[in-house]
Parts: sequence; C-alpha cells; structure tokens
Amino acid sequence: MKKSNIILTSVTLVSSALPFAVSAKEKPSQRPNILFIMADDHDSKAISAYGSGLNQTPNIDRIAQEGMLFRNCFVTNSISGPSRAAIMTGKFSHKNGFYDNRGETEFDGTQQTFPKLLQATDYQTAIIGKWHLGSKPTGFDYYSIHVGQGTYYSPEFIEPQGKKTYTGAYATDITLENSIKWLEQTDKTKPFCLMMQFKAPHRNWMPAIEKMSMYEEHTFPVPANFFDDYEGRRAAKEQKMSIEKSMNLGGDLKLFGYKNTEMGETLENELNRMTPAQRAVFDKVYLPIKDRFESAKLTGKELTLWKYQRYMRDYMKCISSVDDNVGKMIDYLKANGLWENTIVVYTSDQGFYLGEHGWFDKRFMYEESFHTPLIISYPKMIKKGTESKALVQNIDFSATLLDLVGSKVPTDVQGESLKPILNETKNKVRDALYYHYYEFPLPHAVKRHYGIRTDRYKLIHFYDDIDEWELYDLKNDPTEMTNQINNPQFVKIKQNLMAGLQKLQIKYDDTEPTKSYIK
Ligand code: SGN
Ligand code: CA
Repeated sequence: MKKSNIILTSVTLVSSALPFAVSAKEKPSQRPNILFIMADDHDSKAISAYGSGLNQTPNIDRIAQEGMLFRNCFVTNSISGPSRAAIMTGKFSHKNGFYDNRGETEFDGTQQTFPKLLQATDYQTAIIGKWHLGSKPTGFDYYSIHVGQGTYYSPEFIEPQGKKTYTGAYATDITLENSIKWLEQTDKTKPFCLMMQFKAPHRNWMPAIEKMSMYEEHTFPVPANFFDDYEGRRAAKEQKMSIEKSMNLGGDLKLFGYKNTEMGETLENELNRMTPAQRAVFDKVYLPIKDRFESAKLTGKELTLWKYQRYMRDYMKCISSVDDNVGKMIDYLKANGLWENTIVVYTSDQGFYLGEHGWFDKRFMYEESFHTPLIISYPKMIKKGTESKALVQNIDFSATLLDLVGSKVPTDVQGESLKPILNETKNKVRDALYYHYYEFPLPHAVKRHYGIRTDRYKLIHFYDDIDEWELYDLKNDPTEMTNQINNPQFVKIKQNLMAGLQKLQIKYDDTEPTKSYIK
C-alpha cells in the first residue's frame, strides 16, 4: 500500500536525521526559527493539555510541557479565511479586507504580512498545508497548499511548479512529510519560518486508515447544554449548525445511501480518492455501523445522541493523526538540534462546538468558537510548563513573532506583542477583546454580529436581519445560557460594556460596524 511507504519515509527521515553539518564558515543562525503549526477547527477541549479529558494528544502536550499554554486566546472572526488573514496581517477583517469564506474576494497578497516582513530580513519562509485565502501565497519562498478546503485522501496541492496530486496519501501525513522535506533543504546559516497548517480535523472528519477503528468502543460525555432550547437567544435559535438538524447521516456520518441535507458530495469525493486497499479498510469499519444503525431504529433525542457519538469519534480520530504528526515534527527538531532555537506555536483557526448548545461548527462569539488554542514553546525564553490567563487574540501572533525575532512591529499592526507575557514581565496586554463576524446566511445561518469580551462579561450585538443584544456573565454562566440584557441588575454592567465596546471600535477603527462590507 502506498500510504505505508509514505509513513516509512518520514520515519526514516526522522530517525536517521543527524544534526545539521555546518562548516566553520557557515555559522548557524542565532535568530530563532519559527514553526507555526495550525490545525483546522481544532477546539482546545480536544487537546489534553487543556484538561477536558475528552481525548489524549500527548505530542501537542509536549509543546505545553516545554512552553506556555494560553487559557484565554480568542479569534477576531471565527472562520477559516478571515482567521488566517488576521494572523498573517495582525489586523481585523475590516482592515485586511478578508471578511468571509464565500470566495467573492481573495486575500490581497500585496499587503503587509509577517512572513513577508521576515522574508525581507533573510528568513527562509514556507507555507505547507491549508491556505484557504484564494490568492497565490506571497511572502513565501515555498508553498504547497491545498486547493480550497482540500481533501483528506489523495490530496491535491498547489506548488510553485503547478498542481500535484499525492495519490494514496492522507493529507495530515503529507503536510508533515512535505514540511520536513522543506526543512531538509533549507540553508542552515539562515533562520526559517515554516507555517505547517493541517486541513484536519475539518468537516467531514475523514480518519486516516490506521485510525479508522479508534474510539469505536468509546462513549464521549455529552455536554450539559446539548439539548439547549435557545430561550432568550434568537440568533442561537435560528442557526443551521445543529447536530440534530444540520449534520448529515450520509456525508458527515458516513452512512451509505443516506441523503445529505445541506452538503455536497464530500463523502463520495473522498471515497473515490481512496486506493482500493484504503477503501476496504473504510468499508470494514463503516458498513457494519450502518447495519447496526438501521436495526436500532433510533428517533428523536436518541438519534441526536447517536449522531453526536459518531461525530465525536470521527473528529477525535482526525485529531489523533494531527497529534502523531506533531510528534514527528518535534522529534525531527530535537534530533536536528533545532528545538532550543525554534519558537513553536500550536493553534487553530478557531474553536469548535463539540456538542455544546447541540452544535458542531463555529462562527458565534460564544466561548467555544470564539476561543482558540494557543501553546508556544521557545526554550531560550519561555519557562517550561507555564500558563497564562491573559486575554490574547490571533491578531497578536504576528506582532509577537516579529518582536521575538527582534524585528520592528509596524505601527499599523493592530495586535499586541505577547513577548512580555512569554517572558513573564507582564500578565496582561489588554482589558477587553473585540470581535466581528460577517458570513451570513450561508452556510450555517449564523447572523452577523460584533461584541466585546472582558475577563468576566460579554456583550454581543446581532445585526443585519435582526437587531438584538446579548449579555453574559461568564463567571456565573460560563456556558452562556442566560442572556442578561434585560435584567435590571445588569444595567450598570451593560453601560460599562457599551462604553468599552465603543472604545474598542474607535481603537480598531470599526466605528460603523453594521455598514455592509459588500462593495
Ligand atoms: C464548509 C463546511 C462548513 C464549514 C465551512 C467553513 N461544509 O463549507 O460546515 O463551516 O466549510 O469552514 S462542508 O459540507 O463543505 O464540509 S472553515 O473552517 O473553512 O471556515
Ligand atoms: Ca476552520
């Protein structure tokens, strides 16, 4: 089977790799390297270092054990393209011009990005994996990027020489393998910045062959608000991202012959990309599931709970592959003497609902999707096994990385450098966070909204086809079930939040937030 050859190759690469031979003339770079690892839709509850106990990610945890874990990292606009654009530029969507995933606009690659700034100071730069910004990557010496969302099986990558299909490969494995290949050929006298961005665990959660049976005997705990009635929260009520109604038995949960209610041919596309040997393994695990499902004749809540378990199993299988490949990369860096001088970042493009409020997907400013994991190791500066509760945001990543490598952070970057948090000279960089989400109505009918979050409270304004405000006390209501906007006891808090929101809108220059962004 071709796949095992691929694995063997990377194992061989890792185990046989010797520390780079550097001649006396070629002094190894003193400036730190950057390895920016991002998975797609990887919620922090699915990283064991965050402590939920849902699954085990021993390799991602190694980054936390050797570095700092951020408890309160958030995004600016909780979907893929906009998050990636915010990371690249250090700016909100209304500044970098990339508001949504609908493909009507491409990322303007002529603008300033942190890889470009690094490249200008002699960093070797590459992006490998998911890009999802439409335009051709700029600021990178090398790229190997999925076409759009990409596929899990036999993925096709856009590379400087053109498109290349990796027949028989699994996307997560090939992203690691290509990353190591690129590292192998770098000039060891110069630093590198590698963005290794996994497609997994994005919908439709197709597991690797060796993970197909994983978790099949496991039952995941059901969140307390799984059967949310959305009382007092109209936007939450009118979404189309519930496991009950929007998750497909066919495409998402892989039952053959069942119709997809809102999705294309993702399952069929993926199955057609498998080799016959891969397909046989898939069939062996998934065909009996359909038989068992049909004989159980589930309806109502029982059916929704069954869907939840299927979803969680596939999602966690995908994460296990991400974790394995993160482990291979850590081993590679260590085996090659690169670990000490490399800043390693692990994050996602947003959080994800693992059944909270009955949902999958993201988008909302509610905690699960607003939050994103952030773990950073840099042995030369960060103390091992540390944690920060500072309110930080993905617009901070570019400023942080530039600052850490000794580059000037341009004044138009909206994020803050987290260096003072990482070296423990400060414990916060801001008092409140701003958020603005635009993509409505397709694909999940999450209404446009913006808002403010402080340590304790959150105020959200849903607008466009609605005009509703929500206020949450995160201390007493961490799962955001009770909208306090009309509660007289919250009048003062509401006033303060409104004033804080306005201040943030002035600070970030988003003073007409409900004005349509569509030209
Ligand atoms: C696809 C998915 C959606 C998902 C978006 C955006 N549907 O459209 O469920 O919200 O991507 O995801 S699918 O049926 O095609 O899988 S994002 O991570 O790229 O923002
Ligand atoms: Ca995503």
